[in-house]
Formats: sequence, C-alpha cells, structure tokens
Amino acid sequence: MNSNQSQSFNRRDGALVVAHIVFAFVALLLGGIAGLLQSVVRGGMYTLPGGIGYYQLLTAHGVLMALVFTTYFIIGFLYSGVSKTMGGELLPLTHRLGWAGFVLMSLGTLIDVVMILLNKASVLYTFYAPLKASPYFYIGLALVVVGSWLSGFGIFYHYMYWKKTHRGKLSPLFGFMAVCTMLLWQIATIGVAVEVLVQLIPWSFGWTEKINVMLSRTLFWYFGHPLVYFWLLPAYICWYVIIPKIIGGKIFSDALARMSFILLLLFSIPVGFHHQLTEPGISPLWKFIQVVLTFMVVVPSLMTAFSLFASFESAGRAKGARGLFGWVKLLPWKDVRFFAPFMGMLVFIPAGAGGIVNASNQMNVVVHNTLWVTGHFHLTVATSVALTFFGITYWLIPAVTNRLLTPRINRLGIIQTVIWCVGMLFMSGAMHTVGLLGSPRRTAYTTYGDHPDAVLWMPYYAAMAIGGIILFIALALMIYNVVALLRAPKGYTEYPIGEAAEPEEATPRYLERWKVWIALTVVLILFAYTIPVMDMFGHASTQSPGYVTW
Ligand code: HAS
Ligand code: CU
Repeated sequence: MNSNQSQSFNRRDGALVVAHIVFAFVALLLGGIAGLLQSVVRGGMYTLPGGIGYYQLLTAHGVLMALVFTTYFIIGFLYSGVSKTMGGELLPLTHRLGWAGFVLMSLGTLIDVVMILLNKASVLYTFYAPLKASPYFYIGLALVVVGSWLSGFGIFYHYMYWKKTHRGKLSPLFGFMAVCTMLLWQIATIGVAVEVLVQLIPWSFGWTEKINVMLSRTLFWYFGHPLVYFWLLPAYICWYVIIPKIIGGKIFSDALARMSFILLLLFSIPVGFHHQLTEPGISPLWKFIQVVLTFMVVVPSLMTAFSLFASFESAGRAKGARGLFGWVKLLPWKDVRFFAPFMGMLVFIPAGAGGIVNASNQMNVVVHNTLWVTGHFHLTVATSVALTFFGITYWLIPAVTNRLLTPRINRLGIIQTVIWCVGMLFMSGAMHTVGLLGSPRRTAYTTYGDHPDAVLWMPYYAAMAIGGIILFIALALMIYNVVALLRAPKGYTEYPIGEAAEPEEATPRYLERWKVWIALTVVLILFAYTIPVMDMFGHASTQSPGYVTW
C-alpha cells in the first residue's frame, strides 16, 4: 500500500474538523425541527402553541440550515482536505485561525439563535429591510462573517506556504478548489458586510432614521447569489475529486476541473440582479446584462455535468462495460459514499433547469415570489448540496477520527438517502406545481377567504406537509447515523482523493495565476454594479423607516 494513502489523519486537525461537522449537524437538527413544524403549519394541519410565530420558525429554519449548517460543514470539509492533500497536517497558524474562526462564528450563531428565540429577529434568512430586527441579530451575523474570514485566511496562508515550498509544482486539486471557494466567499461577503455594518446596524440602533432599501437589497444579492455557489463548490469538490476515487476511476481532466472553478469565480458575483428582476429602481439594461452573465455562469455547471459523465463512463469501460450505457451498472450503487452524492447530481439536473427558468426574464415574472422558488432551492441546496454533504460525512467522520464506516451504517445511509429523495419529491414537486398556480412564498397558512384559486392550492399544501414529515424522518435518521459514526469501532478509513487521468504537465499553469483571476473578477463586478448602484444614491434612492411586522 502506498504509505501516503494509508497514513491516518492528523489527530489535532481531526479535532478541528469534527468540531465543525458536529456543530453543523446540531444546527441541522434544530433547523429541521423548525422545518417540520412549519410544514405542518403551512399545510393547515397544526397551530403553533405558546405564541411561537410562523415567521419566527421560518427565520430559524433558514438561518440554521442555509447559513449555519452549510458554512460549518464547508469549512470543516475544506480544512480536512487541505490538511490531507497539502502536507498531511495544517500549519500551526492555519490551525489557530481555524479555531479562532470557529469560536467567533459560534459566538455570532449563539447571539442570533437567542435573538430569534426571543422573537426579536423574525426577518427570514434574507433579512430584507425595511423589516427591522434587533441590532444584536445583525451583530451576530457580522461575527459569523468575520469568523469565516479568519478560516478563509487560514486556507490562503497554508496554500501560499505550500506554493513557496513546492516551487513550479502544480497545487493539489483539492487545495486549489478550496482556495477558489474561499476566495469567492471573501469577495462576496464584502457586500453583506457593508450592508450590515454601514446600513443595518446603525439603523436598527436608531442612529439613522431611514434606510436605502434598494441599496440594501442590492448589497444583499451581490452576496446572495455567490452564496449559493459557496454551497455548491464544495459539493463540486466531492464530485470532481472524491467520487472518481470511490468509483475506482480517474478524474476526467484536472485542467477542465480547475477551469470550471475559475469560471464560477468570475461569473458568480456580477449576477445578483437575477434575484431582483421585478424590482423597481434598476434599469432594464443592467438587469439584461446581469442575466446574460447569469447564463455565463451556467456554462461551468454544464462542463461539470459533462466531466462527471465522462468520468463515470471511462471508469465503467475500463472495467469492461459494453454498449452505450453498460457502465451505469458498474457504478457502486451499494456504497453510500457514492450513492448519496450521486442522487444529489441526479436531482441537480431538474434543479439547474429550474434555475434557468428563474433567470429568464419573462418566466421570472411567473415564478418570482411564488412557492416555485422555494421548490427550486429545496432541490439545489437542500438536496443536491445536502445529500452530497451527507455522502461526504459517511467517510469524513471515520477518516478523521480513525474509525470504521460499518456495513450497517452504510446500509442506513442508503435508506436515509432514499427517504430524503422521496420526501423531497413530494415537497419540492408540490411547491413547484403550486407555485406555477400562483401560490406565494413566505406566507403563513391562509385560505384567502376560500377564494377559488386558494381552494386549488390546498391539496398541494397537504402534499408539502407530507413531504416535510418524510424529510424530517430522513433527517432524524441522518442525525442517528452521525452519532453512530462518532461511536463506530476504531480502525482505518480511507480519505478518498482521486487522481487525474492525464499527467501534471497537461494542466496550464495560468490557471493558478490568482492575481489575474481576482483582477478580472473585480473588473466584472465593477462593470455590472457601478452605474446601477450610483443610481440608487441618485434618482433611484428609496428611503424607508423600519418596520416590525411580527
Ligand atoms: Fe438558484 C433563486 C437562478 C443554481 C439556490 N436559488 C434561488 C434561491 C436559492 C437558490 C436559495 O435567476 C432563493 C433565494 C431567495 O430566498 O430569494 N439558480 C439559478 C441558476 C442556477 C441556479 C441560473 N440556485 C442554484 C444553486 C443553488 C441555488 C446551485 C444552491 C446551491 N435561482 C436563480 C434565480 C433565482 C434563484 C433567477 C431568483 C428567483 C426569484 O425570482 O426569486 C444555475 O447555476 C444552475 C446551473 C445548473 C445546471 C445543472 C448541471 C447538472 C449537473 C449534474 C450532472 C449529473 C450527473 C449525474 C452527471 C445547468 C452538474 C447523471 C448520471 C446518470 C447516470 C443519469
Ligand atoms: Cu442567484
């Protein structure tokens, strides 16, 4: 056995990784309880006791699942891969920055959860102004962002040290992708940091009376769209780097994988307006330009789909598969490390198609602010990304704690994946359909005075609730599996890292010229945002006092 491969994971780094992963799953459990309650309330089957508000639950659900679960999982996963592929251990400074980030983010999360529980921040996970939360909620958010920056700096530092000590060598693919993901995050979070620090905090303390609503929403979506790619890129790392190893194949092309990440960095940010197509105060020309850029960002995802198919097919053919689809049978269907992420990929095909519908100007008018959009992101982030993260968990926890993924946990993992997909089929399917029938998102249960349209929606609400219940069962099983993994018998579990099919020389070195890529990213952002943002200070300025509607 190759000594490098059989080496067990660095124990000190393992503790940092496990802390992040466990925190992520605690957030997932709490957010999942909120999700369960809210789906039965929304289905008209249950009324909340003790003055708990629907929007309060919805905020807890969105913040804990979309923001906390993802960010902790991602940072834990990226740190593990950097440690594994770039020297076998984290540099002391990187390790310290990782813990400092963890502590700061946890403090921020704690403050936010308390504020939500006190019903002082029922502003949903997008915290749109002029809804006004307690200033401490925004301060909590700021701490989470600053904490994540420290974690990002840790990765950059480790990568730069590696490059310095390996002159002329190509960085490991995982490390490259981790840097790209955190770079995207650093650039994107500048928008939300400005919104929170310059606009929301002074306004919620009452130091300023009014807020520029359009500007705040624009700053939010400057961050909000790349946010969804911050969730997706780590899933792509698994699909590109980990899955080929698990299926006994090779990474189709190292160069193509790096190129797709660079394109995602370039085009993920200057596209926020596709969330604001129906808003006044932004000229149609700039909306059009950002929609064009949105279609550009679809390209690297299509490249990813192509590359995955190629990797599957070549692995199958190398094992002697015949015919057009003979390779499908040779994929390791009974291995949860493959099956869970694979179901994520499969779901990403309709999920991505739905995204293209959203981005198309005319169709956006039909679906905007309807449950269709909720359906869209439950397929993308809550299935494609979440199932991939679950699939990673099955080997990551045992690999970093020197335990075994037992056949029993593997089997439970397959069952978990199937239940999740069935629940999502009900819930997201009903959301998409009822959204097309006009049912709005972000509203509590109401029959609209038994209006004929609303009567039509009711069966779909019931299907959404049934889906929500099934999903909660799946979530509970996942939590059980995580606990089982943390207590599994001791032993060696592989950290699967794939190898590229081509030699290192085939990857052009310009793909690592970060200064060029950062400069281009900044140019694209300035191009897409400067004029419309200037308008928001001028003729399109919208000033509003705050509202507490709950
Ligand atoms: Fe989206 C709204 C457009 C991708 C998440 N999106 C949202 C919101 C969230 C979200 C959370 O243009 C709601 C925000 C809110 O609260 O208001 N989205 C897109 C587009 C894409 C897209 C064009 N979204 C995502 C991803 C997300 C995500 C990824 C999370 C992770 N989205 C929008 C728009 C809105 C929006 C509008 C605003 C709507 C409104 O009006 O409010 C694209 O990037 C999608 C590209 C993807 C593909 C699929 C490629 C397929 C692959 C899998 C291959 C499978 C294999 C397996 C190989 C083109 C890579 C098969 C093997 C076999 C053997 C069969
Ligand atoms: Cu978007």
